[in-house]
Amino acid sequence: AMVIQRGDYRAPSYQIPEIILDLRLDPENTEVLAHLHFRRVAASPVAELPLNGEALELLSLQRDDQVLAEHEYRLTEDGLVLLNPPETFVLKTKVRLHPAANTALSGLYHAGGQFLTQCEAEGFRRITYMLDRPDCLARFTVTLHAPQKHCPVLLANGNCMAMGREAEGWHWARWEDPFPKPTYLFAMVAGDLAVVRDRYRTASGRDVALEIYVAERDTAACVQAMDSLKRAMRWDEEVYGREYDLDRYMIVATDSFNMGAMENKGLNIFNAKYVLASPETATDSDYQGIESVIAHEYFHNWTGNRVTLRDWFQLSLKEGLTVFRDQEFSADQNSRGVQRIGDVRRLRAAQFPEDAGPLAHPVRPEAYSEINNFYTATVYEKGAELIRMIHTLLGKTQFRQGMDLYFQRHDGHAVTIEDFLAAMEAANQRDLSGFRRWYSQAGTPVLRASGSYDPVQHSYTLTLHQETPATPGQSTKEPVPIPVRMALLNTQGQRAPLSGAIEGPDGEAVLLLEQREQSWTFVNLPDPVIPSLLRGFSAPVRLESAWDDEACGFLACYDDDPFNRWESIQNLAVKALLAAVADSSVTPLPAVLRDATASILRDDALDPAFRAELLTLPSEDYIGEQMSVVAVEAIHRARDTLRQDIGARFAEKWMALYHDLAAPYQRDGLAIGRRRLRNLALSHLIASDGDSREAMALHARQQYAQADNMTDRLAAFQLLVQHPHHDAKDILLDFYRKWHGYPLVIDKWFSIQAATPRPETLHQVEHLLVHPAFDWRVPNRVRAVLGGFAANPTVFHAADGSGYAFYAEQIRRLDDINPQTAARLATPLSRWRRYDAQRQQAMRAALTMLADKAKLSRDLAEVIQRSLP
Ligand code: HT7
Ligand code: ZN
Repeated sequence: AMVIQRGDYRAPSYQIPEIILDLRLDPENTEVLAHLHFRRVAASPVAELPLNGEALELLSLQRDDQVLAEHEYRLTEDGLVLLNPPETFVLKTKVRLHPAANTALSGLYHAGGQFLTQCEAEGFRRITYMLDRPDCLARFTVTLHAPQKHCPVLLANGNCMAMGREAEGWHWARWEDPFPKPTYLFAMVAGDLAVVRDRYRTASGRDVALEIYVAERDTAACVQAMDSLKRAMRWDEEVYGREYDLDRYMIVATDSFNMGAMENKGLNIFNAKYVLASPETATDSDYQGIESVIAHEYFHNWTGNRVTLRDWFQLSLKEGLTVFRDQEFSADQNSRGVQRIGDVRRLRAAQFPEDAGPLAHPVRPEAYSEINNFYTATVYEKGAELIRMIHTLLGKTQFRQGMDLYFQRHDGHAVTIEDFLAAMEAANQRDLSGFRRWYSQAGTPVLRASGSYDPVQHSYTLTLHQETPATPGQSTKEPVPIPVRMALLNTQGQRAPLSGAIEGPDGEAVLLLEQREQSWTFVNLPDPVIPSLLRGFSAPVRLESAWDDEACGFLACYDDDPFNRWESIQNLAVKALLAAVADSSVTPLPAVLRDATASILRDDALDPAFRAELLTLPSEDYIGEQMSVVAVEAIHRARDTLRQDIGARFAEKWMALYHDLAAPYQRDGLAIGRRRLRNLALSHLIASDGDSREAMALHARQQYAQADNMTDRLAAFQLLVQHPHHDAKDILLDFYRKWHGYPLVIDKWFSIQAATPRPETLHQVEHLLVHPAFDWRVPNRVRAVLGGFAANPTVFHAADGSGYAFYAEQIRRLDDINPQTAARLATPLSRWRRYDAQRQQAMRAALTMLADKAKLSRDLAEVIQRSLP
C-alpha cells in the first residue's frame, strides 16, 4: 500500500482561495456543482495538477466555461489530474453521489433521515474534486437544495445569507463562511430537526446565537450541552483571552457518527452521546463526557480552526493541545485531583498499551498509509501530556505568553508543531530543543527512583534514572527531559523543607531529569524523609520506585498530593494482586493494604469522589499491564477475591456508607461523588460472601426499581446482570422494555451484556448481533457490543481462542460497511505478544484470517500489517 512520509511534504503548487458549492440533496442521487478558483503559487508552470476525488461519478468538467478536452485532464484511481493548467482559472465540476449507500460515514452521508458530512481527515474528496489537504484554505459559499418536507432545516458553515422556495416542494439556503478554512472543516446538515436556542455575550460585548439541533423529542435533553458550551466560551476568554468569532454557533446531534464529535467551523457535528442527557437516561459520567467534548470542540475554534495544520503529521498540534485545554477546563469546573486521576487512568488504559505494542508511533508520526488510523491515544492523550509538561516547565504565566505569541504569529495559517514550540521558546527565551525528542520518539520511558537518608549529614540523596524501551522502527532511544514535581514528607506526614535553590512557590520542586541518570541532594533534614515524586503525574512515564510497602502505605495515608495518594494505594493493590496471581494461596489483602483501606473508609471528611477513587481497585487490564505474560484467569480470580475480601472485611462500614449516602437526585459535584461511593459500597457488598450478599442483591433490585436517575439504576442493573448467581432474564427484559425508545440507553443494555464475565457470554453476544435493535451501520451500537466484548478479559481472551475467532469474524463483516470503525475495533488483536503461546497462536490466526480477506480496506489492512510484521 502507498505510504505517506512526513519528510515528503511539498507545498501545494496552486491555491484555491474561493470555492462555491451547490448541492442538490437526494439520498440516492445527490448532485454537487463546484466552482473552484485556482491561483498558481509555484514559481513556474506545472505539467500536472492532481485533485483528490473518491467514489465520485463525474458528470461534467469545464475550465473557464470551456468543456475540458481529452488532453487537458486525466481521471485516476484517486482523483483527477489537470494537465498543463494556466496560471489562474475557474474549474467547474459536476458530480453524482449516493449518500444513502455511504455507510462508511465519511464524506456526505444519509442516515436516520438526515444528510450529514464528515470531512476530517480526508472526507471532502468524497464530495467533490478538490485539493483536499489542510494547507489549502478557501472561502466557502454553499447553497443547499432539498425537499422542504424531509429537510426543513438546511445548515452549513458560517452565516445564512438567503433562503427561498423552488419547484416541486424543494427549497434552498445559501451559507457563507467569512473565514478561510481547509476542506476538513467544511460541513453541511439537512434534515428534520428541532432547535434549542440560547445566547452568549462575549467579553467584548458581541452577541452570539447558540443553537443545538436535535430530534424534536430530544429538545429537553440539551441542558447540559448548552450550559457546558457557555461555560467553555467564558473559560476560553478568561484563561486564554480568546473570544468566539462568528455570530452563530451551531451543534447538530446524530446517532450515526464514527467518533465523538467534529469541530467544523461554526457547525459542530456531534455523536448524540455527547449532546443528549437527562437524569433518567444519562449517568454522571455521561454528563462529564458531554462537558468535556462540548468544550473540546469549542476550543478547537482557536486551536485547530483559526490556527490550523500544515499536514496530517501535525495532528497533535491541534489534538494534544485541545485535549490539554479541555482537561484543564474540566479540572477548573470540578475537582482538580479527581480529574487528574481520571485523565491518567485513561492514558494508562489506552496510550501506555499502544506505546508498548506493535502500533506504537511517535506523537508526531513519521509515516502512515491511512491517516484515520492515527487519531490515537498517543496523538491525543500523550500529546496532551507533552503540552502539560511544557506548561509545568515554563509556568502558567509564561505558557500563556507563549500561547499569545503562537496565535499572534499564526492566526489564519496552516502550521506545524515546530511553529508551536518556536513560539513557546521565543516568548520566554527558553530552549526546548531537548524537549522535541518527546515528539519524535515513541515508547513510554521507565523512570527509576531510589534514595537514601544520611543521618550524619542530615541530608537526603535522590537518584533518578530513565530508559525508554525499543519500539517498532526505533531500536535505540535517547533520554528525554522529564519534569519531576516533588516534595519531601517527614515521618509525621508533614512537608520537609527542600533546599532553597530549587524550591518552587508552593513548597514543591520541579526536578528536570535530562540525562540518563542524575542525583539531587537535599540538606538541613534533621529526620528521615520519604519523597513524593511525580506529583500530579508530571510526566507520562512508568515510575518504578524502590520504596518498600511501609513507605507506600505511609504515602497512601499522608501524601498531600491527591494524585500521588491515589497512586500509592493503587500500587499497594497491584502488588498484592500480583502476589496472589503468582500464588493463589496468598491473600490479596495483606496488612498494609488492609490498613490503608481502613483509614480511607474511616475518613468521613474526605471528598466522596476522591474517596471512591482511592477505594476503586485497579482494572484487570491494568494489572495485566504490569506482567510480562498476562495471566488472564488468575488476574480475574485474584481481583474478584480481593473485592470479596474488602467487601467482607469492612461489611459494616460499606453498609453504613450505602445507607448514609442515599439522597434524592442532585447534579452537583458532591452529589455525584456520593453516588459514586455509594455504588462502590453496593458492589463490594454484593461481591462479599456471606449473609450480606443475598440481602444486598435485594437492595440492588430495589435500587434498580426505584432509582430516580440513570447512574444508580445502571449501577444496580450492571451488578445484577453480571452477578454470577443471579438470573438476569427478567431484569434484562424489563430494562429493554423501559428504554427501547432511547438508543443511547439501549447501547448500555448491549454493552453490559457483552462485558459480562461468564462463559456463556460468547453465545449471548451471538444473539445480540441478530437482535432486532442491532444495526451494523450505527457505530455506537456496534461499539457497544464488540467494544464491550473486547473489554471482557476472560471471554475475549478465552484460552481456546473462541473469543478471538468470533471477534475477527465480526470485524471482517464490519470492514465492508465501516472501515474506520473496523480498523479501530481490530486494535486489541494487535496485542498478541502479551499473552501465552496458545493465545498468541489463536490471535495471530485471527489476524491472518483478516489479512486474507477479499477487498480489505486500507484502514484495516494497515492495522493488520503493522500487527503482524
Ligand atoms: N477532530 C475530530 C476528529 C474526528 C474524526 C477523525 C476521523 C474520522 C472521523 C472523525 N470524526 C471526528 C474530533 C476531535 O478531536 O475533536
Ligand atoms: Zn479534537
